[in-house]
Amino acid sequence: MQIEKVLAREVLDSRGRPTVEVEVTFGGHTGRSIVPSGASTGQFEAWELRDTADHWYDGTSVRTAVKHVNEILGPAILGLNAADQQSIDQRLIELDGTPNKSRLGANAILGVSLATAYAAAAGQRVRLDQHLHQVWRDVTRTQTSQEAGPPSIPLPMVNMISGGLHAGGNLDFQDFLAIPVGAPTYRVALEWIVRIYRHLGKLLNQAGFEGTLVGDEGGYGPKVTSPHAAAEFVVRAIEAAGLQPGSDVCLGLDVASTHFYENGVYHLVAGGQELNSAQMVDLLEDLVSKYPIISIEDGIADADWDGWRLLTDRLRTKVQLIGDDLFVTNHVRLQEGIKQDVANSVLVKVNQIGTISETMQTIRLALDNDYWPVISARSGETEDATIADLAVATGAGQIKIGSVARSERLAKYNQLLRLEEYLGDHGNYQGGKIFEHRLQRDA
Ligand code: 2PG
Ligand code: MG
Repeated sequence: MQIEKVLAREVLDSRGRPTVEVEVTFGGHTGRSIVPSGASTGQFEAWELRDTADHWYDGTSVRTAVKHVNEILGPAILGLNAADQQSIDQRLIELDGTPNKSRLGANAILGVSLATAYAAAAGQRVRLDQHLHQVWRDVTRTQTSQEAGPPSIPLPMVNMISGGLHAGGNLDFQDFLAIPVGAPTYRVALEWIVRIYRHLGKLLNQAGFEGTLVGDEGGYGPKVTSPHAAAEFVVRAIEAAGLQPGSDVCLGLDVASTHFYENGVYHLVAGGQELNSAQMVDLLEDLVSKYPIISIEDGIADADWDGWRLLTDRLRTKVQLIGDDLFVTNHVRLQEGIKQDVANSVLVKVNQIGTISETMQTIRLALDNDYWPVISARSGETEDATIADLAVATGAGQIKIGSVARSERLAKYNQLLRLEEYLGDHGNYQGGKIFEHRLQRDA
């Protein structure tokens, strides 16, 4: 499986912004993949290379990243074994040589890393999830004495209402999500979610809010200003779908608070409040006491470690506390979080770190330290569904893709439906059982 050809081109993502697509070829097999892109990015993420001074696409072009694949990264991996993902990724990392991949661009490097996995799967005549599971076993063996668990279909957490940078700042918090913890299978979970989503649209319209237009990830973008009101709408939609909030379906938040934090103050513009870290934690605790919220992402900003400790002390037994901007899928930052005992979960986005191997290292580190990994899409996505296969291959347990509208989201939900069928036995779905014994909530 010696790589014969690597080719990159500029294509567009779900926001119509340029992104990198790469093809890796050998022996008549071609693997192809497209790189995603965030909007609410963390300052510690790997570097997304854009030609800001270029007139082409008003300074958002990725033509230099494409050139780096075609002229530097691609030629350097010709002849290497496509199935040896770890060696290839290592080579890509060395070629860049910077800690955050800023020389050649994480978007260039990730495109090659992902397309290599597709090519290796094609060359072995296996599905991507099967090949990635093999890579996962290799990474696990390299990193730990733990066993790699079996592949499994993840529990989805699904965006219902969008705010923050994804929906014009209507709401300060970025995502209000539904988590179908009581569904016995993924297929049932998805059916529940779609019904809840439809009911939510109707409820918003009836209340005079916008229940048709959607944000970057397909969630509704109503002009509701308070997080309480948004959570209330989701609870009512769950009930309208004939389901039980708190037992069938719980709520999650991605506060994405880094984006309204400055100099020690959380500026809730839509909510008309300025809060310090302790007050921010109070607000989140109040929401948890009123609504069946079991997961909060970036409740505190990436630079506010003291705030994170406070949040963790206060809510860790009741809520999954996910670090997204805080950890940026980075092994070193997660290790620091484990040491400082903050958060209990990590969001995993391939383009925050830039290679498949490093992404898997972070998932492994999380699992070995009882942190829940949640595989996540970006707000800028494409038809590329790799994260569905990655979540299944690593048995990570949870996935966050956005809402059940917009095809760049559905590409992943649909891939999970296929994998559930291919794997048989409901794809070893654990669903909400993963929270049992770890979260204590009042009845
Ligand atoms: C997040 C992601 C996905 P973005 O904050 O978790 O929802 O958003 O890709 O814009 O960083
Ligand atoms: Mg986030």
